Amino acid sequence: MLRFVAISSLKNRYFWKVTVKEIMERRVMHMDLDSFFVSVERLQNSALMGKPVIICGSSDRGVVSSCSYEARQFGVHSAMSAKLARQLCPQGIFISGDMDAYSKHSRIVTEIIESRAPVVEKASIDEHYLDISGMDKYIKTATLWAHELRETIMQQTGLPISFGLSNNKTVSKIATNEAKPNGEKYIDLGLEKQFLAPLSIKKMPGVGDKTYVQLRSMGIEKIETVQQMQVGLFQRVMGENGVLIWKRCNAIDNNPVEPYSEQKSMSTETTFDKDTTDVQHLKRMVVSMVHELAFQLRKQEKVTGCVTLKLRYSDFQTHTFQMKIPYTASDHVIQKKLLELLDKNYTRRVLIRLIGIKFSHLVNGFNQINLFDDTEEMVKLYQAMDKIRLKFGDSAIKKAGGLGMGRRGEGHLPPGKDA
Ligand code: DCP
Ligand code: MG
Repeated sequence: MLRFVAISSLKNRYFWKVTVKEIMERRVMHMDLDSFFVSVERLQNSALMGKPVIICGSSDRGVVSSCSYEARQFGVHSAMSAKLARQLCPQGIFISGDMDAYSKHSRIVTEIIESRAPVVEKASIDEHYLDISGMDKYIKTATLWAHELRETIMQQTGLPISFGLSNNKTVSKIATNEAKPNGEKYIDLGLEKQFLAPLSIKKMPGVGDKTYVQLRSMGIEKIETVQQMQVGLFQRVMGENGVLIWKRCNAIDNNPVEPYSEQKSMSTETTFDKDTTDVQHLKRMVVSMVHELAFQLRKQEKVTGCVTLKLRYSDFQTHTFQMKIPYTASDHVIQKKLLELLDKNYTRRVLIRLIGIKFSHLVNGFNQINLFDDTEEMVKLYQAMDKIRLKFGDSAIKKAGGLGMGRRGEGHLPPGKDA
């Protein structure tokens, strides 16, 4: 039995095609929906408008995933415990989430953007990067185009959204955050560093609580201070991560906008020693592969929005079956969908030589995103299993469904990037 795991990735070819000048003069737009989960709830119940609304999964688990700007005035923020949120904002309206609805609206927004923009990267459930370079030459000014797109999204979905526009992803993301809620911010070419300079270093993506404390202890509060430092000095103090932070502070970010089609996906497949028609065996194999791949997904802090089942018959004919699913990284949710695909499509009882699964439409996610379809016990179980796997390796732990799926004769490639 042979099993391969692959994580495909964008190659560097983007950089072969463009000049440095073109990179410097790109127009990269970042769009992010305002208090996304709350806004979807408000579409379904207009009485929530203007009120402090807090989405926090089922009450026993209690972590805030999204909160309205009215709730933020009381000091509530995402990732805070619901218990503390209740203390800070007793008049708040607490709602447990509905991931199906959020995924549906997330996809509607993506469709609108993809139908209009040339190059789109969906970065998380509610944010997109768009490369709209060259727009000025051919259509209208990039700023007007961006403004009209935002208006269209709001009109067609009823969801408030903000954006930032500059020559790179980092600056545009920060500009979006500065524009929120319900705003837009344009950074003219050449003014990127000037825009960043007065902002707190905490606003820089990649500067978490720990790094912030370290920077504060060095007397650094504003991005401007990093801009004035030598990169070598900053690297010596901060380590390798320092170079990345320094570059971002200096508005240097050449990362391309990566469309779905070129983005990472994850797959794994197993070739049987002996071709089989045993459905139970195939199902156990699916469970075992999901278990392995979902762990990789969580390790990368991603969620998947699309699963694919691959079947290769003994005559080498290969068929794939795809299904869009609510964004998740939970074994049991993904497993259910893939087993449905198997049940529906493996009806011919022809000998199977290879079975494979793939997760695509990967976006950055948060642990909280899974809270809506998991019980608290399930979340704790995943966390415990992942900890053991991280410490002792993936084979250290198996769920019952995958037991008996030994690695007899199996050639196993560790997850890695495709060449
Ligand atoms: N999310 C989550 N857990 C977190 C952060 C976010 O489940 N710790 C979910 C809920 C959010 C959605 O992801 O609605 C998008 O995250 P954002 O950071 O964009 O937060 P919001 O859209 O809620 O607010 P903002 O207006 O600041 O973008
Ligand atoms: Mg948002």
